[in-house]
Amino acid sequence: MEKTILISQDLSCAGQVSMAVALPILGALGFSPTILPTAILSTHTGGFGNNTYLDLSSEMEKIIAHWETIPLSFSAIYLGYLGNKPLDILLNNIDSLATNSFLLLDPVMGDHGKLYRGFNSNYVHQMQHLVQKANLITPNVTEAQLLLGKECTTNTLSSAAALKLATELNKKYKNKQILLTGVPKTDEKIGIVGIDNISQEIWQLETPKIGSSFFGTGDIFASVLLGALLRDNTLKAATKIAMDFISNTIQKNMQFNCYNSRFGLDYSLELPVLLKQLN
Ligand code: PXL
Repeated sequence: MEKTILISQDLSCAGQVSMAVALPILGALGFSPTILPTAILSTHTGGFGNNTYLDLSSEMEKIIAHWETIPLSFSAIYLGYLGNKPLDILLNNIDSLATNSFLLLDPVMGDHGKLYRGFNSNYVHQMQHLVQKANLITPNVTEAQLLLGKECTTNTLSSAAALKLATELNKKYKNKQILLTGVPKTDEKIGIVGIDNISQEIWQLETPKIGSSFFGTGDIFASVLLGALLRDNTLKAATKIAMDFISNTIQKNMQFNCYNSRFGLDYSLELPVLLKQLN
């Protein structure tokens, strides 16, 4: 049977982040996504001033109630940036939505040592509960530290320190695949640590850091990762595909000088390569 997916995250109207990248990428890969938008914002919350925010949690409850009356089930569910009330709604409904579904949770909460605007310790606490339900989590270093109740850092990490952080996550949140993403390494490199509870492997990958940091790269990464996993790649192979996709996209955006780090990346430049690789 065709694989089906549910994507639930916000729709930031301007810029290439969250639903605005996840839906087209996973749609282009052939998964006919079902979507459950959690909020509508004028922009993401990271540097455009006073973004608007329309919470959709009460609509989400009605949408889920309607879905319960129709034949709808998902091979995989991908959750990203949610918002305060939508996170609670998903916590209350995830068991019925995710019957036999693979749950990818990108616990989007912060970056560079800080929580995103609008989130507080209660959000972190609720996210810690939601993580228990996931099969695969993809926190960055800040999110990993928040999930572990540690102080957030912004410095570079050695491979040993990155491995320690991922291992602590693996101890606290059992029986999941873990990808610690966006690890700032020395020598202008970005690393990823993978702990695969299926293959029992632990590994690290690295790629050169190109340019500044772009909003939405985590969302593009998670979308491509899920696509590659659903095309039966191992966690490590899917991670490599997603990491290369980001790296080549950044290179092409910079080559054609068609980028603005706040508005995010034009992923379309690399999409034909990905489609060939996965379809
Ligand atoms: O890219 C992550 C993200 C998604 N959605 C919203 C955000 C952010 C990061 O700042 O603010 C609304």
